[in-house]
Amino acid sequence: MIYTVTLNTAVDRILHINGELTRKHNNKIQNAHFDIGGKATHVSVVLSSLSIENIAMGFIGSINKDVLVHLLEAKGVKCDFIEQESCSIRESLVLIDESGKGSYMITEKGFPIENKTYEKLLAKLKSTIKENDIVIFAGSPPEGIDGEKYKRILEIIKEQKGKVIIDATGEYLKAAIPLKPMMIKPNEFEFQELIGKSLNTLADYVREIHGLLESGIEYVVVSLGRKGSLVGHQHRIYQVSPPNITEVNDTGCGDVFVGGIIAKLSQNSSLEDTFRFATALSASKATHWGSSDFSLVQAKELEPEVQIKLIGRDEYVVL
Ligand code: TA6
Repeated sequence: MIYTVTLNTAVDRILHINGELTRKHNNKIQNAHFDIGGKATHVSVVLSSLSIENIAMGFIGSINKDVLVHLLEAKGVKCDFIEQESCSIRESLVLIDESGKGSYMITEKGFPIENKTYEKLLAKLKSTIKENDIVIFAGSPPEGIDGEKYKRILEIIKEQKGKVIIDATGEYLKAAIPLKPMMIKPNEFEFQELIGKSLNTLADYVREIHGLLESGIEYVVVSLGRKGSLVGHQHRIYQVSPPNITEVNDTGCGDVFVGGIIAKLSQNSSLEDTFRFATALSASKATHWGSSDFSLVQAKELEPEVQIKLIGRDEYVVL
C-alpha cells in the first residue's frame, strides 16, 4: 500500500489576476477557485488518477475539514486524516497573473499540533504500516512538530520496514537523512541548504548527489524548476530536461512530479520510463490553472520530448 502524509494540509485559493500584479493598484481577479493544497495530498491525486491504491493521511482541522476531504474525494482519493478539534485547515493563496513570470504562493502557518494529536498519528502509523509499504512525507510540518518529532515519525515507518520518501526542507530534510529514506526530492535551494554550501556547477551537484547515494539513499532527485531535474540512482546520475510548454501555473508541479515518480516506481517501471513520465506529467500540470490539475493524455504526448542524459564521471569532472 502507498500512504501519503501531509502534516500541514492546506486548501489552495487560486486567484487569476488580469494583467501583471502591481502594487498600489486595484488588481482585478478574473476568476478564483479552491483546490487541494499541502503537497503529499497532490501525490495522492496523481496515484488515484492512475487507479493506484493509496490513502491520504496527516492532520486536518475539524472546522473546515470537509472542504479538503471533498476536494480529494472528488479526485478519487481515499482519506484517513487525524482530526484536531476546533482548528481550521490553513489557506494557501496562489496568485497567478499574466506576466509569465510564475505564480506567487502565500501560505498560512497552519494550526499548531497538540501532543495528543501527534501521539494519535504515531499510534496510527504503528498499527497501519506494513513491510514494503511506501510512505510519502511532503510539505512543511506545522508548529508543534519539530525536527526531533518528525524524525520519530519516520523512525516508526522504518521500524515497520516501510519505505520512506521525503519532500521536505530545512531541519526536517536534515533529520530524515540518517534514516536513509528511499528517496529525497529537494529543489536546488533546499539541496544547497542540506549540503550547507552553495553549489555553482553541475560538477558540484554531481559530487554531492554521489555522496548521498553512497550514504544509502536509493534515489536522490534534485528538481531544478524549468531546467528539469538531476536524478541519482545506483552510482549513476542523469540530467532530465523537460518538454517545452506554455506555463500558466507552476504551483504544484514538484508535487505532481513526485506523484509521477512514485506511481511508476510502484509499477516497477524502468528509471527512464519513470522520469520521462513524471517530468511530462509535471509539465502538463504547469499548463493548468489549478494546483492539482494535469492531463494524463497531454503527459503521454509530451513524454517523447523529455530528454534523459546519463552524466558520465569524466564529463562532470571536466565541467
Ligand atoms: O507545492 C504546492 C503546494 O502543495 C500548495 O498546494 C500549497 O498548499 C503549498 O505547496 C504547501 O507547501 P508547504 O511547504 O507550506 O507545506
